[in-house]
Amino acid sequence: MKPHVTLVNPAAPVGAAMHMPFALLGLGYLAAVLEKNQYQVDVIDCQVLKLSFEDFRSEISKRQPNIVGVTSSTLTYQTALKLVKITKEACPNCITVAGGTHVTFWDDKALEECPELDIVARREGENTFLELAQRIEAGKSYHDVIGTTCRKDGKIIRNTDRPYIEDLDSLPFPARHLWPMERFREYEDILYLATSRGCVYWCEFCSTVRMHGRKYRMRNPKNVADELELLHKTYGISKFTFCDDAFTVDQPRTEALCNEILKRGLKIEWNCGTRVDMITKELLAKMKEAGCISVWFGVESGSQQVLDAMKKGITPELTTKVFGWVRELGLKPIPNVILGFPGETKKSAWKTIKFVEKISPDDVGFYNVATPFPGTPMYDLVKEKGWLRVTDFDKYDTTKPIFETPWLSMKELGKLREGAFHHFYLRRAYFFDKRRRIKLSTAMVVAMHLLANIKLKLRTK
Ligand code: B12
Ligand code: SF4
Repeated sequence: MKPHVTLVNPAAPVGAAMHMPFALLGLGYLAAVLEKNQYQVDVIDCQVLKLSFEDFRSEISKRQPNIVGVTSSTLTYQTALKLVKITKEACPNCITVAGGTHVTFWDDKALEECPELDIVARREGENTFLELAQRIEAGKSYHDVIGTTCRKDGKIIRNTDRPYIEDLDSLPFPARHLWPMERFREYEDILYLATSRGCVYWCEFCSTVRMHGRKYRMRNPKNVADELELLHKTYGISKFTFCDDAFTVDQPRTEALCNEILKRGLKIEWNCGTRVDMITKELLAKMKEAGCISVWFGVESGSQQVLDAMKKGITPELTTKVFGWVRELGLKPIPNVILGFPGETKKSAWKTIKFVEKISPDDVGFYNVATPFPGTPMYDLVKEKGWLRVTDFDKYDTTKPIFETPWLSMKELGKLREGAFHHFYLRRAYFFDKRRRIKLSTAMVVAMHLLANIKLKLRTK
């Protein structure tokens, strides 16, 4: 009999800063590949269903699957392990598998920390998970499946890496029908999709490129447009987010995708993220024509020294130029910033905050705190230097300081992040610009920040 597979998305830890929930693409692809191979698959998304551990226990007990696959980022890792434990208690004969960004680089430790976990699937999971299911179905040993780390005779063994999927068009579209899609609409009317995997850069803080490879693999524009059309028809939604790490690495492909959207007359709005050195004004104009409304950019820092330490490969000058183009074209540029990268000082952080206000005067920047995710050189450096202070992964939500350096304490970093918000809202220019209408929500944020620190004075610039 074909094994019954349940895929699980753990909830974020209480108090963590989190984005709105949506149907995860990683699990969606795994499910689609399994369904294509006639496996019975279902999904328990603890995030969107707001399930407690006890709710999860009762859900998994009812289903009694043969294989349970749990996804996890660093933030959801500890919750994922609790769910694995509950799964084994409720379904002692099932095989438990964990996959995703965190366990890929924490494979042996995950198995050590959680005796109830049988297998870790590293990196891209579709073919590894399918092979595992096939082995289990055939009653064969799974201990040598490539791309996995598992236990054999009491020892942890790490099998070789599985090659990446070259032809992304060969994958079925994510099995979104396994999620309660109407529940997501309570949060936002946007659907997410990914048109590429991997990146050609190698930034020191980034786990994605180490996860999906330093080669840009992409879907054909027609294949992407087919998915957009299908999503629009099925769910009646016309707003989309492209989750690619760098949407415009291959500029002719991005242009071809825009042309395909236009050719099919798709009336959609979308946003995406990319690097400032991988875009031109002409491409931005084409993107706008095809429905793009905003673009996220990895601005990271306003200090060249910090950018170089990050191995980001861009300059503040280029960022300024590109933000100018984006605004000129009537698109919204969103700066993604990292405060507190090793080497950051109070001075360089303030340089960044002022830089962000200059390039994005109307919108507060997206300020992340440098977070050392396992698998990144930043993590190795922070560990090696003895700077790591917080080892509770439940705190790794990119808003909380995790380490301190000789140049910046955690307290200072926390204050800098708060200061960035205060500074933005307290600029006289922001308040007194007659052209700007202050909305109630803005006024509330301002009031909150004012109450939080009444010592701050109004600044002239
Ligand atoms: C979309 C996205 C989100 C979404 C959905 C999150 C999610 N869990 O998928 C939202 C907006 C909610 C989000 C939030 C956050 N995100 Co985010 N996000 C992404 C992004 C841009 C794309 C993810 C994606 O869909 N990829 C495409 C799919 C196909 O790949 P995948 O998810 O890796 O899945 C494959 C494998 O991982 C594996 N796999 C995954 N799960 C499983 C399970 C099993 C059983 C198996 C066998 C295999 C397997 O197989 C999948 C198919 O190949 C990634 C960057 C990236 N490119 O991955 C960052 C990324 C995952 N996010 C990141 C971060 C930091 C966050 C936040 C902490 C930020 C915040 N404060 O909001 C939160 C917390 C995330 C959480 N709860 O898990 C980091 C994670 C770093 C880390 N080590 O954990 C990443 C890598 C970005 C980065 N470079 O720093 N994020
Ligand atoms: S450009 Fe973005 S996706 Fe690529 S390595 Fe740097 S941070 Fe990661």
